[in-house]
Order: sequence, then C-alpha cells, then structure tokens
Amino acid sequence: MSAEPIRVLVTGAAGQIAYSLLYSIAKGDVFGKDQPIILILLDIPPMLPVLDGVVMELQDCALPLLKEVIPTDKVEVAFKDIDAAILVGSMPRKEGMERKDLLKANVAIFKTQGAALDKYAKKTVKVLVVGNPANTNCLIASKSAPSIPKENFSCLTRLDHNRACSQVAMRCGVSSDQVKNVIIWGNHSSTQYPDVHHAKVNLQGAETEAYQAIKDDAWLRGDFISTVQQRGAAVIKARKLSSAMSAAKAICDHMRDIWFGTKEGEFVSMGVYASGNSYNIPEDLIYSFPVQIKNSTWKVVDGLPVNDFSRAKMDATAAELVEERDTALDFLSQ
Ligand code: NAX
Repeated sequence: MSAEPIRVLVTGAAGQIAYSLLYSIAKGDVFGKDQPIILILLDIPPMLPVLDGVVMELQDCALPLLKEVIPTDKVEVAFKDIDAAILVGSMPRKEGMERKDLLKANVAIFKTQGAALDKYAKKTVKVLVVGNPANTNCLIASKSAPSIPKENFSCLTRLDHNRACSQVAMRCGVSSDQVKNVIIWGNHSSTQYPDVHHAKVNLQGAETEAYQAIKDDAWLRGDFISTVQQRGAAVIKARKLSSAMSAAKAICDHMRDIWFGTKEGEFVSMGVYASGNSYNIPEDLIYSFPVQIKNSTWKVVDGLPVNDFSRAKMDATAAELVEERDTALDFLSQ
C-alpha cells in the first residue's frame, strides 16, 4: 500500500447519514481498496462532543486505510487541500419554518463552504452536495467557488435512482443489478421525474425494455412515479427519521462512479450543471440528468428520445428549480 493518502471531507459528520457513511468510506468502498484516506469531519460547534464519539468509533474499527481522522468546526481546517468533499450538513427544516427561510439559511451555509472550497481546497476537488435543497445548495456552492470548475460539482439524486431501480427490479422479480439505465430528471424533491423509458431489465439473459418487461403502463406512469417521488416521506413516516442507510449507500455509489467511472453502456443519475445544451433544460441550474463518467469527468447522455409525457414532467421539475435558484440568488446577492 504505497499510494499517498487522499483527504476526504464529510460535513454534517455528527449526523445520521454520516454515521452510516463514514465506515464505508474508511474501509475503501468508495475510493478503492488500496487508497489510504485522511478523513476530515466538519460539524457545528455544539456537535463537537458527538463528533468525538464518532472519531473514537472510527479508531475502534481499526481500519488499515484510515490514516488520520480530523474533527473540526472550522472551515479553514476542514477544506484545506481536500481531494473530495461530501457536503451532507445543512440547516434542517424546523417546525413552522417557511421554505424561504430554510433556503436563506442554506444559502448562507453553502456560500461559506463554497468560498472555503475556493480558498483552501485543491482545484481538482470533487464536490458532492447532499444536504437539502441539494440541487440549489450545490449551485450556490459552485457559484461561491469560481476558481473550481463547475463540472467538479454534483448533487445527489442517486438515492432516487436506486429507489427507481429497486422498484422495477421488485416488480420484475429480479435483483436490482439486472436493471439498468433508469433516469431521475430534475430536482431532488417531489417534482423529480423518475423515467424508465430507456431502462432495460435482464430477464433470464434477455435484455428487455422496462415497459415490455413490466407490461403495466398505468403503474409505470402512476404509482411507480409517485412511490419514488414520495419514498423519502414514506421512510420518515415509518421510521420517524429520514433515510440514512440508503442515503449513505447512494453517496458511496455516486462518489465511486466519479472516481472510477460508470460501466460500459450504463448511465446513472446525477445533479450536474445544466449548460443549456441538453434536453432544452434552462441553463445555470443543477439538474439531474443521465450521465456517463470516464476519467473522473461526467458527460450527459444526450439524444435520448423524449415523448410528450416525459417532456411535461422534465419541464415541471425544471420550473421548480428555476424558481428556487432565483430566490437563492437574491439571498446570495444580499
Ligand atoms: P442530521 O440532522 O442527522 O445531520 C445533519 C448534521 O449536519 C448535524 O450534525 C448538523 O449539526 C450538521 N450541520 C448543520 N449545519 C452545518 C454546517 N453549517 N456545517 C457542518 N455541519 C452542519 O441529518 P441527516 O439525516 O444526516 O441528513 C443530512 C442532510 O441530507 C439533510 O439536509 C437531508 O435533508 C439531506 N438528504 C438528502 C438526500 C439526497 O438524496 N440528496 C437524501 C437523504 C437526506 O434526506
């Protein structure tokens, strides 16, 4: 094991997603089984005692790849020379809080963290934003870090993607690895559009269009979509806590694909910078598209046919993002 350690930052490190995530990162599931890691854990000052407990547990896992763990509440320590940033921490919605107030609080957080990326991180840093509203937080972070390429920023819609994959797999009675190329379009919110028009299911060795494999268009255009859109709320209702294990797994899938690339002939969903060239989605949004990744660089899978049903849903989620962006940019300029 001779590779130099990479520096990986996780924010919101005392929270529940991080608790499921850190072990997977530290044992090599994301950056490779022979890539030593320095983990930097950022949270807010009141959470530092909790963070100490997380550090103790990581030490107690006795993981050979984990060279150092650095807990901190200071951005100048957290973002210094990092290779990867997984921005999980954000302001949660509190009872009675208006959507606008929530957005304002998060703009402040991601403006600060974007500026810290700009000032302290490596210019090659890969940034994954998880904290909600993930798409717009990601845009704000990117705008606040002008010296880092926009392409280095992405937000998590892989959990929605995995949920869609699993729903199709369960419906077809196959394992989830037999389903590929589902797409999540747009915002990581209930307006997202889970689309299986281009998905394939491996049915006993025969690659079959998902619509053919499922043979239930009403379900695919109805309950399937709403189940994926509402899955986060359903988990909260059942668990009294939001998705954490599945979110952590999706973060690992997303970052591992950035690091090592996607499989030949397959695409995954990721919130990335919309430049106005793909699928007539307005530019200057972080919008979830189907992407393929090679040499740590994503490319939107262009040219997939889009029918009227899909078009309307892709536009509706884009419209929500435009509104969210415009409100956020007002706060950013204040
Ligand atoms: P928790 O409330 O358990 O943890 C969040 C942690 O972030 C807390 O320890 C908090 O102190 C910390 N934090 C708050 N402000 C911070 C700041 N400025 N700097 C550093 N740390 C800060 O929430 P958890 O369940 O872990 O969820 C974290 C975020 O992920 C939430 O915003 C949640 O909505 C979002 N999610 C996004 C998903 C996605 O697919 N994009 C799915 C899962 C999850 O719902």
